[in-house]
Amino acid sequence: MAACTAQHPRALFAKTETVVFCQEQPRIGNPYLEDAFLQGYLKSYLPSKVFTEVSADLERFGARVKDEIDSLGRECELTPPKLQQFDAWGQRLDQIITCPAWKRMKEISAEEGLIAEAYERKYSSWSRVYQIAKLYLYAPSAGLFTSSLAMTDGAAKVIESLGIPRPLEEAYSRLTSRDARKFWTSGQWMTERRGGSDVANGTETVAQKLPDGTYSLHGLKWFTSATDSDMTLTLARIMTAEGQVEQGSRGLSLFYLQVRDENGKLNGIEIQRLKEKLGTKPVPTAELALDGARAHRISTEGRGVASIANMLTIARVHNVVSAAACMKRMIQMARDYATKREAFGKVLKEHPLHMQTLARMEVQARGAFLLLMEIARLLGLEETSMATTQDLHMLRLLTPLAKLYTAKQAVAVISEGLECFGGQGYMEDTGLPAVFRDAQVMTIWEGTTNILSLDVLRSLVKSQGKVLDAFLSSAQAKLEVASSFSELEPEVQMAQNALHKLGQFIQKMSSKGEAGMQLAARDFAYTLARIYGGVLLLEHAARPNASAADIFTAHRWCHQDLCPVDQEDKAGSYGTQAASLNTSLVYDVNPILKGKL
Ligand code: UCC
Repeated sequence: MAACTAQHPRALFAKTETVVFCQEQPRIGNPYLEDAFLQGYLKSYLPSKVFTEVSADLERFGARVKDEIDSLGRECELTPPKLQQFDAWGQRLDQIITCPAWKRMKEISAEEGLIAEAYERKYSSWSRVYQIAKLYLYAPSAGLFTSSLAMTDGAAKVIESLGIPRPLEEAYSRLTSRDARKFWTSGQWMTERRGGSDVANGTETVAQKLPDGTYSLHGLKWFTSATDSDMTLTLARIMTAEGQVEQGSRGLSLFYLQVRDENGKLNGIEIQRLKEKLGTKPVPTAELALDGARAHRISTEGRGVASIANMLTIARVHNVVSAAACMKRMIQMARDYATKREAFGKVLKEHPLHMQTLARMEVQARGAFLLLMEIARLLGLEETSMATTQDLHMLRLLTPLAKLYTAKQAVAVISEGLECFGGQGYMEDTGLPAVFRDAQVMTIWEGTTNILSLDVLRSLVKSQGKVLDAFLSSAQAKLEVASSFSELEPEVQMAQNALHKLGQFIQKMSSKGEAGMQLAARDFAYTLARIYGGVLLLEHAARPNASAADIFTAHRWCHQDLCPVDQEDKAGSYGTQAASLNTSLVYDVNPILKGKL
């Protein structure tokens, strides 16, 4: 749309009293070509032949995102799924009706190899980096189809890690297919009525063994995402012949089932209703009753949680993709708008305070991007058996860390992004409020911030501290490289100081054990994420072909508090009185109400 031309107010209002508002709208360009940081990263790290091929494909795909996919994503948002439970004659149907654009997203995902790329491994360990970069371009325009892909990728990973056993061969080949007619998506049905975090105690679904060795599942799944999927992985408790089940984590096993048979009939499943959610409107999220769903057990009995952990890991990585990508897209739109929108006699771009706001957002987005790419790199190494023990420890640690941290960044940056459009950022038909609503889910699904902070502690404890050793030595090694660049010296020193304070904190807390550390878990995770984000930005800025913007980004990131755990410790946040003081503060109410809360 061309910019509106100014008219004399009297001419405008001669026939109507309606006030006309006309502003040239922000546009998305080719997200690959518009992202110098992404290109710089790939050029620096990929072998040159791989870079040439990958870069050409990403440029082509970026154009497809701009010209075709983005409008499909908007159509998904505007045409949310519906549930048709009965036909006109009372016959139970339980049909989830999705819009054509959602179906097209599935075809595009297959055609573009959005899952296949990672499993074909054409570029060895770099295939993961390539796939993640492609998803990064896709995610903000995908109309949330990325949630289906997250679970599909997670299911493929679980099946591959099990050695692709016989009942899963077809599923694996479909999940990783490039043929749209063959391609399947997977669900991940974990959440039940009693809650989504404490899976070990919240899972009530039971599995009865049938004579042919398969199982019949019975239970209620309270929150299943992308329920139009073709298959799913789910947890249940195996029932003994006497009708007993084992409670807790050790009672859970992992099952695979197809959602419908060849005739489209549901596999012992009733769709109770679709959920009314704050955001993620295009995603058909349902409450399900499993009433004799036929399933295959695919884990050892009682090893359900450990076996689905691979799926959680991959879905958490996808969460990071979406968080980093949506921040970037918001910035790209806001910076485009800043060249078009005039206020106080000049375009927004000419207002230094506005540019400062956008630059701060960009620093956050770049830190998130490098955390994401580091995970992709490590995952690629793991999947091609090239990872060192240190790499594996870092992958285990960085996954929950980046998931929890980038989700919070996304909410903050996208909120800031809405402000960059003034009142228009609050208007539904701009599409911007949907981005904000969708960001909020990133902090919740695949584990809340606190659950993931505890997962960070779990990784430290389970490895008997080796994960932490890997973190410290990896950070030191990267800082050493950066320290030889005089322009980065003060910031390298800041990161070193933060590591030093972190070391002192760990020393102090080590006697308190895991339980003592729980109160500090969130600040501890933020500390690790800030330090490692800084370390990665410094490493990136120390490349021979680093730009001035790369150096500036590293500076800005390192000037935030890199060690919040130290600050909070000094403030007494983890002392013996802290927990009870917190409770008193939260329940500081009128004495009449005391005892009722
Ligand atoms: O389904 C959902 C929405 C789907 C939408 C997907 C789209 C997402 C991306 C989109 C981008 C657009 S949301 C629901 C997802 N649910 C969760 O994330 C669950 C959150 N809760 C947790 O993560 C908890 O920490 C649990 C469930 C893992 C806790 O289970 P337990 O059984 O109480 O914990 P344990 O006993 O510590 O762990 C059991 C085993 C242990 O192994 P062993 O027995 O060998 O020691 C753990 O080490 O599981 C292992 N384990 C792990 N292994 C637990 N967590 C992990 C992990 N993260 N990595 C590796």
